[in-house]
Amino acid sequence: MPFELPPLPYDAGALEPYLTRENMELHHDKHHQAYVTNLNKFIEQGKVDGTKSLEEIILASDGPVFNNAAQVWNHTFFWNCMKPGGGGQPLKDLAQAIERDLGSFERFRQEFTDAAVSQFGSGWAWLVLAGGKLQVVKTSNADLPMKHGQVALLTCDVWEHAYYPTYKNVRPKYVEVFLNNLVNWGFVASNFSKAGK
Ligand code: MN3
Repeated sequence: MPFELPPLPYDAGALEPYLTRENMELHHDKHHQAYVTNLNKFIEQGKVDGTKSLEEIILASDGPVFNNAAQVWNHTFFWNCMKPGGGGQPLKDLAQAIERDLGSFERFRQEFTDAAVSQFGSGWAWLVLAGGKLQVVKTSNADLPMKHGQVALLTCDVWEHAYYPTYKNVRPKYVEVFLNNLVNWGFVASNFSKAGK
């Protein structure tokens, strides 16, 4: 069964001025679509069992199959990590867990920013649940927390295609705006509560 590109959970222009419509259309309609198309080609070619779930394929594969399957998952997750009018601070349980495990919300911001800005080349910055504790991690290319036994709660795509159309080479500004204006803390909190805390 072929995989399909899920629609963005908001209009492509809804995150303006923080991410332009052009930026979002390119990222979703071209890049995310390409990963879906590639994964479906591997299924057609018999290199992947198309009856498996995306998660099963990610956990069982490596090389090009893993790269494309993981990027399908990463992008769908990433779109949901943002919303128009996002940013601000997490509420209640999640805010307490951030204080407990990372020291303070400010410390979280600093760690997440450092991870996102210092990731050399393409990759992702994440807030994850690892062994029952919140942790900030970064991954290269398509790599993702589930491959390391961690549960993803929040991510920021730091591949150049994610921010170049809006921010050119200024990745730190993109990361700052992501945290200040885009993060969908409701989605992060729902991931946290689903993970059983
Ligand atoms: Mn991307």
